[in-house]
This record gives sequence, structure tokens and C-alpha cells, in this order.
Amino acid sequence: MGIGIVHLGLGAFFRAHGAIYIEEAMARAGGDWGIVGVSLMRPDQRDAMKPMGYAYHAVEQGPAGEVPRLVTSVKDVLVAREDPGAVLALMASPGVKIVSLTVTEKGYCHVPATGALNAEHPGIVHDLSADLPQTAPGFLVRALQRRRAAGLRPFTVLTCDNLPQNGHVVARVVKELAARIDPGLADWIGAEGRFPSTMVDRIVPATRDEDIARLAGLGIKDAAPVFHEPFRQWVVEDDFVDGARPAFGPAVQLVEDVTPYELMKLRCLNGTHSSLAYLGYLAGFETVAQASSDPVFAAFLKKLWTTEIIPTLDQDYADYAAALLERYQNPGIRHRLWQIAMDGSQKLPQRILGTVADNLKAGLESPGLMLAIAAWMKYVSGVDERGQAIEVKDPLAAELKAASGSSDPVDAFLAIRAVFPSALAEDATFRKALTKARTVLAEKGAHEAVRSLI
Ligand code: CS2
Repeated sequence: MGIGIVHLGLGAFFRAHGAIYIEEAMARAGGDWGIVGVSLMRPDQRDAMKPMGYAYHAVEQGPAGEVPRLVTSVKDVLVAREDPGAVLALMASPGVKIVSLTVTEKGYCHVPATGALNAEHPGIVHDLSADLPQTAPGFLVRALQRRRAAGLRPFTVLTCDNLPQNGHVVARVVKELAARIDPGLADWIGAEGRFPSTMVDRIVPATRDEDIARLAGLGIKDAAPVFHEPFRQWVVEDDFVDGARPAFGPAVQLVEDVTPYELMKLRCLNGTHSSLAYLGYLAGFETVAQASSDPVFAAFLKKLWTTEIIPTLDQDYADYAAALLERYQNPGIRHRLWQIAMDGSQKLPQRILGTVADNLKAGLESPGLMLAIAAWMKYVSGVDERGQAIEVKDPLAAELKAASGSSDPVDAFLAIRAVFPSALAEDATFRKALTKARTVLAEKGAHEAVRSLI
């Protein structure tokens, strides 16, 4: 079987999601859709997967306990930092038809509040002048440049990150970067390139050493297994260059427009995930299952869905929300709140702020989501309610910490344009509600503040 897909950002999520769908498509209908994974920075994943020839176990954690399966669709792993030329050469080779991505929100090097390319991003500054890139947009543009020069068709760019209109986001950064390198290239990409949006869903916590040890105890020696819940969903806009894609079965929902699915998922799932992450962490919980099984938090989640989130969507997603609560409470899944709290500056706009803005426009309040924003502001100060240090991971960590230490934190946070669009930051009702939420959180503490809302 030949290589047809290069995947940038080979983390646990893609190996527990896209790689499995692609494996199933090949099992159904064949095709040269073998995957080469690319780690942009670190060699660990490649090194851990190498002994098994890049096959690995995906372990489903459901009511039946742990069910492992061997996944073999990943054929090789490259590390871009070590050999960017090899990655580019592969991406520019004729057999490659799709470049898929899970590089997380910050990997797109865009301004989260506007979607424009962040031309001051150090990686982008580098990629503008160097032939061998560092960033995901840089690899996409330089590889497309080589393909054009060689008279090849472009590949389809298939983003699998949790961003609204993720295809548009990646298309925009690619075209803006290309335009700065060669306007003719940008025109060609605009005319011939394809950037389908997708909605991806499966809860995949980071693999821990003890998970690897537990598997070894069952006789499965694998240094790079992934663990996931039973549920999965992949909704993909069926818009590929020359129609070239794996023959997905009914498990993949092929649609014309992914927008309603994306909004539903980002707001109902990721919005409450992030709310739980900050409020639950401050309340002293470690995992999603622990926090969401607490009766106060469970009632809070239901209230968020019913009164603040679902009213902003195109239909009543009550069943979807009920299923989410069950997924969160899955005792087999140990999903750390700290993992979800990471990179909040990149996540808040599409997960929470858009919902709040829609409610504002409709004259509705969002007290629960406002409390979540206040909890995020407290979280990024780096000190929890007991005075313990928090390990804050965020590309804007320094800026956020400075804002939380300023004399008027609400003012200072709302001035961060990468997170708060001016229309929202300048809205007096929003500002007042945020000030109030901060006061309630400071006076009552996270758990009592949440209780006061249910
Ligand atoms: C989580 C997501 O880490 C996070 O921020 O909210 O990765 C979440 O688990 C997935 O989107 C579920 O599909």
C-alpha cells in the first residue's frame, strides 16, 4: 500500500480518531492511503512507535472495560525539526493527495479573535525568509510551492482541529503566507486548492506511564498506545482536490457544510469542557469525570446547556447534551482538567465568547459562562484559591499573568485583542457581567459560586 496522506501533528488524538477511520476505509475499499505522521518538534512519538514499525494499540475504555485494537495505517513517522527537507519532499511527492493536521489551535499561527495570519509570530517570520519551514502553515505553503513548480496538482488540506470553520482558518493563513512569498502561488492555491472544514470528536486523554504499564501487565508491550472513549464522530465537507480521498464508509458523515455540526460541538462540548477545566480545577477536582460527577457541577453543566448554550444553536440539542454528560462521567477515562485548561487564550473565543456574544445580541444573560471566564482569569494568574501555584500553559501566559496583576484586571484582560474582539470588549453589559462574576468567584470560591447559579 502506498502513502497518500501526510499528517502534521501526530498526537494521541489523531491516532485515536482519523487514523482509525482511514484504516477502516482501506479495509473496506483498499487504496493507497497509508499515512506518514509528522511530529513538528519532538522525536518522542517517533521513537516510541518505531519498535513496532509504527503500529500501535488504540484502547477503547467503555462499559466493557478496556478493549485494545491494533492500528496499522501509520506507516512511518518523521520529525520536522530533525529533517524538514524530508518532510517537504514527501509532501511534494506525486502520491500524496491529502495533508491532514492536528496541530492544536495555536499551530495555525493566526490571531484567534480575527482569523488573520499572525505575521509577527516568530515561526512565521522565520518561514517567510527560509526555504525550510518550522510552522504548519510554512510546510503547507512551501510544499504547495514545490508542487506547483513541478507541475503537480495541490494536495487537499484536511484540518482536524477544534476551530470554527477550520478549513477557512487554514485556507486563510496559507493564502496570506503564500501571498507574502509569491502572489502567483497564492492565486494558484486559491483557484486549485481545497480546504474542507471538518468536525472531529472523541475524548482522548494524554497517555500516562501507568497506562502503558497496565497494558504491559495484560501482555501488550506497546510504548505508544492511545486510550479513548467509545464515542466518535467525524463530519467532513466532501470537497477534495479531484475528489481524491479514502472511500469512507457510513462512519464518516460527508456533508456540504459542516458549520452547524461544528457550532454544536464547539459550544456544547468544548465550551463546557473549558468551563469545567477552570471552575473544576479551582474547586479542587483533577479530572473531568470527577468534576462532572459532583452533583453541583452536574447541575451546573445541565444549566449551561439548557439556558445559555443550546438557545444560541440551530436546533434543540437536548439529547446530545445528555449524552455528553454521560461521556464526561465515564469512570474509565481519566481526562485531566489541567490538560483542557491549556492554551485558553486560543480556545475561549470559539468555545465560550461567541456563545456569550450571541446571547448578548438576543438580550440574554450568560451567568454561568461569565463565571467560567472569570475562573479562567483567576487560573491564568498562576495561583489557585488555596494559594498554590498553577502550572499555566498558554502562548500568551506572560501577557495574561501581567493582566491579572494589573490595577484594573477587567480592563487589562479586555484589552487583549487576540482574545476579546473589540465589539465584545467594549460592550458595557458584558463588562459589567464580567466584573460581577469576578466578585462572586472571589467572595464565594469556585464551588460555592457554581452552586449559587444552579
Ligand atoms: C478538549 C478537547 O483538550 C481540550 O481542550 O476540550 O480536546 C476535547 O476532548 C475534544 O475536542 C473532544 O472531541
